[in-house]
Formats: sequence, structure tokens, C-alpha cells
Amino acid sequence: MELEADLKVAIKKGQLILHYPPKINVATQEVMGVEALVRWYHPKLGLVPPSKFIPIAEETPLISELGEWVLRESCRQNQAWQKQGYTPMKVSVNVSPQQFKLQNMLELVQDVLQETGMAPEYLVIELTERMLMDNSPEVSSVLKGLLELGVSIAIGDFGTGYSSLAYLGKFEATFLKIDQSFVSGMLTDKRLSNIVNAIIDLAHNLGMKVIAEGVETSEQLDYLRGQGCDFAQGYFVSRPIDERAIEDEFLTV
Ligand code: G
Ligand code: G
Repeated sequence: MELEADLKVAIKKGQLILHYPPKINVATQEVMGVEALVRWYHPKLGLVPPSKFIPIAEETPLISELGEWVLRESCRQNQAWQKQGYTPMKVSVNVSPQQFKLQNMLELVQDVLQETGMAPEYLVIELTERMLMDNSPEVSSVLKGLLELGVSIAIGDFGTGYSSLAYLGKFEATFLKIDQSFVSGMLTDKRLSNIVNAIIDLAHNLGMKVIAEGVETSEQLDYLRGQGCDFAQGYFVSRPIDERAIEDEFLTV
């Protein structure tokens, strides 16, 4: 619980930072966007990974404050890059199911886009399957509203844990992300490559683009290209890096 009190302070004192794993277009190798991942520079503990504090925040209303900070900072940074003349790209922001329950995400997104001046087409909201299992009318209408605004929706960790194909029939997401557990074994395990191929076909048949997560080698990227996968992220492209490194290594004018 000490961490919870510290986290409250952290948000106020600017101890949170974002690191960005870039995503590339598999066919052209061009950067299509970055994902925003939060980290916490704790004064005593050093760099704390999100796995250590997001679950704690999710048990309290702090998840809204944290989520709001991440959304605002991601849009601010991406708009700043565009203003500096870099080729525009998308930024994806992870949103916890708890945050969706606690606040009106549609209003929040509209406010943040207006405040930062970033166009909706550059924002991707990333959800997990866990979130979509809650097919309440409220969640569906917020997601619909976001899509109508021009914001994209990505479904992450596809195929893990909470699998249900039911929601894919009801809801039109922009991107489907193949979980890294499938990608990491797909070149040595035929069952896994069959699953990867099936997810790509399924997504394309439903009008979604596919993002492979956890790509670590050029052989994996080549395989995904052969299967028509649209985008990829993972250590082969780059580990998550700070905004300066993104500017130096990935942005183009
Ligand atoms: O250790 P690493 O940063 O790579 O872990 C990434 C995971 O942490 C993401 O997949 C996501 O589940 C979670 N995460 C990172 N940043 C955020 C965030 O801003 N909000 C939420 N809800 N989860 C995040
Ligand atoms: O964002 P997400 O919850 O999917 O991230 C899950 C974890 O996987 C994070 O801790 C992230 O740092 C890690 N990760 C992301 N890309 C790679 C990769 O290419 N290889 C490995 N081993 N881990 C990765």
C-alpha cells in the first residue's frame, strides 16, 4: 500500500515517463507509429516497470489519473513531433478496463485531442480481450463513438486467456495484435504458425489490419511478410526507447 501512496505523488511530481516501442509496416519497413508504455522513476526504487504498479493502480481510482496522464502526454508528444516537421505517425495508448468503468473515455479523448491539437486519426486506443469480454452497452457505445471520431481501436494479446470470438462478430476494431507467445514459437512449432496464419486471415476477412507483437528476428519478420501480416513490433524493430531516441533513430522529415 506504500506504493499506492507513492504513486499518487509520482503522478503529481512528474516521476512518470513514457518509453515507446516503434511499429513498422512489414512490407515497406517504414515506421507507422509507436506505442506508449509508462515507467516510473521512483526516488528510492529506481525504474519501476508497469507490471509492478499498473495492477495496484487498477484497484483504485488512481488508474484514471494515471491513464489520463499517459493519454495526454502521448498526444502532446506526438503533436510536438508533427509540429517539428517529422512525418506524422500514430501513437497507441493502453487503456485498462477499470479506467473505462471509472470515466467517460469518449469525453476524455475528445478533450485531450482538442487540448493538444492532435488529429484523431493519429490516436490508437489499445484494449485487451479482457476489456471486450465486458460487452456492456456503455463500453460498446464508447468504442463506437471513438471510431466515429476517427480514433483507431487495437485489440491486444489476441488469443490469450480470455478468448472469445463472439465480440469480433459484434465489434469492428481497426487492428488485431497477435500475441508474442504465438510469434516467438511460430518458426519452430507448426501448430503456432498455423494459428498465426489463421489469425491473419481472420483479421483480414473482418476488415482489420494485423500487428504482430514480440518480433525478435529477421526470419520472423520475413515469415510474417510472406503471410501478409501488415505491421510488426518487438525487439527486432527496437526495444521501447525514450522520445529522444525515437527522434534520433526512427523519425523522418
Ligand atoms: O514492461 P513493459 O513496459 O514492456 O510492459 C508493457 C505492458 O504494461 C503493456 O503491455 C501493458 O499491459 C502495460 N502498460 C504499459 N503502459 C501502460 C499504460 O499506460 N496503461 C495501461 N493500462 N497499461 C500499460
Ligand atoms: O505490451 P505487452 O503487454 O504486450 O508487453 C508484454 C511484455 O513483452 C512487455 O514486458 C514487453 O517489454 C515484452 N516484449 C515486447 N516485445 C518483446 C520482444 O520482442 N521480445 C521479448 N522477449 N519481449 C518483448
